[in-house]
Amino acid sequence: MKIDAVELRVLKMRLLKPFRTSFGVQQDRYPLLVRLEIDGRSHWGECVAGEGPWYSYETVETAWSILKGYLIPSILGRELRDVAALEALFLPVRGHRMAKACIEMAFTAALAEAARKPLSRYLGGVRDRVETGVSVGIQATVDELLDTMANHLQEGYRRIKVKIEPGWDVDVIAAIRQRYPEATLMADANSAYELDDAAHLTELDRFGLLMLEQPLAAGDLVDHAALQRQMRTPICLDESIEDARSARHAIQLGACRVMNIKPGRVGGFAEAQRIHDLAQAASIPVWCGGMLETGIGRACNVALATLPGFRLPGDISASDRYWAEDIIDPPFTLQRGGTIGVPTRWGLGVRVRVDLVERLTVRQETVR
Ligand code: OSB
Ligand code: MG
Repeated sequence: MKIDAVELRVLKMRLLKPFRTSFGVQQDRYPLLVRLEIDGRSHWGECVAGEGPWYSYETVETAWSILKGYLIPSILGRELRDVAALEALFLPVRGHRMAKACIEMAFTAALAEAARKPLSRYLGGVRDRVETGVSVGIQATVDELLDTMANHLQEGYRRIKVKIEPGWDVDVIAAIRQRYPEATLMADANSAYELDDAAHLTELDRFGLLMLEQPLAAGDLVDHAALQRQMRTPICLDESIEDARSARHAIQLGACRVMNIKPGRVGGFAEAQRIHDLAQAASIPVWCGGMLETGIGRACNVALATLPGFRLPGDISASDRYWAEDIIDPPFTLQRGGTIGVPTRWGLGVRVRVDLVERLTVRQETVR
């Protein structure tokens, strides 16, 4: 299979509600899309890099630059038999896994289409629907948070994740627990704490949280291991799991008991699958996180979440949790039992609304 051209685009899309984490607040999202041209057909992918280097050192700007300057030139016009061939060509570029991932995922969807299979089946998925949770940002007041939660539980979401940071943590979780003693609840700190905060974080143990996601710095597997030894609540790593190697190190150190796998963060489906397999072998449950994707990235997350080791609800919410209008048709909707249906068409499985993409585009370039 040969990639004849790659189109890069940045869109500007407004989130229905601002999303606040310990990194800051986000209202507009600038998704970077790629479109691979293969035998006259288009295959879309989405890069999950954010606007600033907070969650990761990668940004929309760095991803664009690395894609255009290095990744795309390394693959254009070459015969690529499989994903391994693509990964081999990307190998000399150190890091920049979000930039690599969008091409890898679009290429995998193209391979699935050529094999006349839905992406999920092509990856080895075993489910036709995936359980979904919702990630709730930091709110102005506890009352607002409780109202937001009430809405999401009413909508049918199975698991609520709340963002925490110093000053918005133990008391907030206590208030939630008082109102919703039975809710499946977890917290995500996005690296907002240090090991010195261990005594404070351990207070979270009394709330029966499903897990505590990424309390400490991304690079700090050793401190996460020390914290996990002091906490009953399972620690889940997100930012720290950059690739299969860091996943293996996290397992060896005992730095977590759960893993959040985002294919867009780790370099694509193949690396995500390797992490999934390592976790399976170590009996560590995994789930699929999200990065406020459009329907294109969401379709990729849904497909990955059908693999057997994904046993916990993901941050794969319905399109209307993020966007007034998603760029795919039909949008993802929340269905019975708080699930999302897995597309059954070949390849990516969703139709991209090219007219809408065109209208939302703020930057565009084609590399041939
Ligand atoms: O830490 O999981 C995270 C969004 C952007 C960047 C990082 C994270 C998140 C979320 C939202 O928590 C997940 C989603 O609903 O897409
Ligand atoms: Mg997270």
